[in-house]
Amino acid sequence: MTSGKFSLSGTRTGGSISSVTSSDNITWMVTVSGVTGDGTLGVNLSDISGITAVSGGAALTSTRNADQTTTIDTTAPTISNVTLNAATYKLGSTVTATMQLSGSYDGNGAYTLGTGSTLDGMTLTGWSYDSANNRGTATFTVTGSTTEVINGSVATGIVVKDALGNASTTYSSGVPSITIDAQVPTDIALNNNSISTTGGANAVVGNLSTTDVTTGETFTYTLVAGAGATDNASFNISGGNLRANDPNALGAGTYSVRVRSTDAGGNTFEKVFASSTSEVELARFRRERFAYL
Ligand SMILES: [Ca+2]
Repeated sequence: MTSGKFSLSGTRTGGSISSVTSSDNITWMVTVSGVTGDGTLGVNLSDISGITAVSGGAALTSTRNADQTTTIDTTAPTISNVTLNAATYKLGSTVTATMQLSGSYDGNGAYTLGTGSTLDGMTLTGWSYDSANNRGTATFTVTGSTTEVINGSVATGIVVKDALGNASTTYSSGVPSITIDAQVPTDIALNNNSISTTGGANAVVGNLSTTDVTTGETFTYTLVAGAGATDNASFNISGGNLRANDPNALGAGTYSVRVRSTDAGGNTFEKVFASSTSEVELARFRRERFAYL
């Protein structure tokens, strides 16, 4: 048979019969090429003239129209934006990225995450597709080797494929205003360890600073409960300064406070500072011991 005996049906766009072949004159292979757009494609046997029955079979008496249709999908998903489930992450945090796709689900099966899709250089795993909202999520966990981002844009290299294998272009726009802090503070220092007991209310004992591999971040200091927090109630912290509430009330004796430093991503380190006031109106602070949490 020739291509003239067949025609195309369905809702797809374009396409033409490029060949009709058979090795036995019983079964015929019709090849359609050049199909574009989305929809369905069927092949009709629209001209039965000259077709005769093989031995034992019934002769065709009418044309055959779209006995079988196939789905045509040539439209790739488009990632319209990527958002994260939080603004700051610390060591051990799970980062969940949501890839919002434009338009609606095509109805042809669940979308998948392209192999090798990354966020902040980390491979995304745990893909889950929500067809109702035409979006997917995937995650990675912050480890000590994760590239740190301090209130900056997180790099993206993400591809989403539909069920028929059409792949989106790589989403590389990044995710702005995110902090991923993978390095935990390792020490706290107090730059001055003595105060005058006549210094007045909220006299500054000294300025606190933190040792942390992360660059470009700031720290928040608080007095916290725990071992060594015995005298926290007599002190306060303002900005980076450890202060005595009322130095006059500090009689001779030993005082101990427990200080926590929290970095930009929420990683913490705690250290105990202990002191003894002297009889010459000086409270002398010295590092007594420290504790990791
Ligand atoms: Ca840090």
